[in-house]
Amino acid sequence: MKIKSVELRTINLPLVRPFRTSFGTQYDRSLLLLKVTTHEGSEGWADCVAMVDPLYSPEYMSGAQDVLERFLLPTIFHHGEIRAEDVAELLKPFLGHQMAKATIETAILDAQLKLEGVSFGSYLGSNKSKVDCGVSVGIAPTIDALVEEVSQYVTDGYRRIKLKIEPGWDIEPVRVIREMLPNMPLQVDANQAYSRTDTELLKGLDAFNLLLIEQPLDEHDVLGHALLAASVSTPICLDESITSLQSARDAIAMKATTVINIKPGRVGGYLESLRIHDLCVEENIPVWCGGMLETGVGRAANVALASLPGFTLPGDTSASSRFFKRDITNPFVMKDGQLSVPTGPGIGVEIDRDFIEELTTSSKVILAP
Ligand code: OSB
Ligand code: MG
Repeated sequence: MKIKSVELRTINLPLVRPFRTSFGTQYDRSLLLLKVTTHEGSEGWADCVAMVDPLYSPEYMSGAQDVLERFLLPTIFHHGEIRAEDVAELLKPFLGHQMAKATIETAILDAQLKLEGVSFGSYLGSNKSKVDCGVSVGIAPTIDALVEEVSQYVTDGYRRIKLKIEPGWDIEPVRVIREMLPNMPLQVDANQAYSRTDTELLKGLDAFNLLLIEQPLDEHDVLGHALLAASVSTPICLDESITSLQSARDAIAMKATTVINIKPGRVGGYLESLRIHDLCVEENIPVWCGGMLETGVGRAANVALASLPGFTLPGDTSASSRFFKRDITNPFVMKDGQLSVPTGPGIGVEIDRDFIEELTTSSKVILAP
């Protein structure tokens, strides 16, 4: 395949309600969209999951755009004929920037699969047509507000609830929700908000039969997670710390994680995600698909990934309506707590170009030389 041009476009989508985590509050979702156009006549799309600010990870939206424009795209253009399977190796000299790398690899993969008439799901090795949906619930202003929000998600049909926690918002909200929903699969996510000295406090979560505690400590404190895992009975699940196949292998060997959250953006793309999935299957580590407030573009690919056999826990693969009143693709609508895996070629969703135009805050087309 030969790339003709790449469009980089930032859009801003309002959220249906603010989303608060231990690292900040989001009121809207600004994100970078990338479209590749090929000489063969196909188009490929991808979301860049980097947030506007480097609070969840070191990457951030305009930094991702900069590294793409300055280094990643010129390298890809210079290479000439390209396949998605070659992208990671080609971009390896540039350190880090997994989210930016994932964006270009995913868009190329979409264009490639569209040409071949193959869906993301069948390319990746999906073995089901529907995936179970979980929902990530932000830190609420009050316990009453949390109860109301969670009740709505239960009514919607979500099969697993994840509560965001931070110091001062942990035992009490978890206790209240567990009492309200004694049989609901329930887990928590701290986004690195605790430290090694919080072991006793985190042990307090063992009373609530949680599926897992996600990323309680600093992303670099893998040993700290291993020590914590030895002291609490609830499984520890790494998110931010897993940035590659190598880091997944190391964290498993250290017993720092017994469950893994795979986010394609965080690990450099769907191909690396597939390698981590295969490792986890081999190591008997359950995996689930994380989310980054993706639009329908990223959600489509995530739902396909989540339909692989090793994804045995419900992911943060919620319906479009969880975050957005209107999506930029045909919306993902949950039925009986599940989303259907798109079956069309590539990511298999239609882009609403008029709506994207309305949401656009900047756009730029780069022609391959
Ligand atoms: O840690 O999983 C996380 C959102 C943004 C950044 C990090 C995380 C999240 C979520 C929401 O928990 C996941 C989603 O539903 O998209
Ligand atoms: Mg997380």
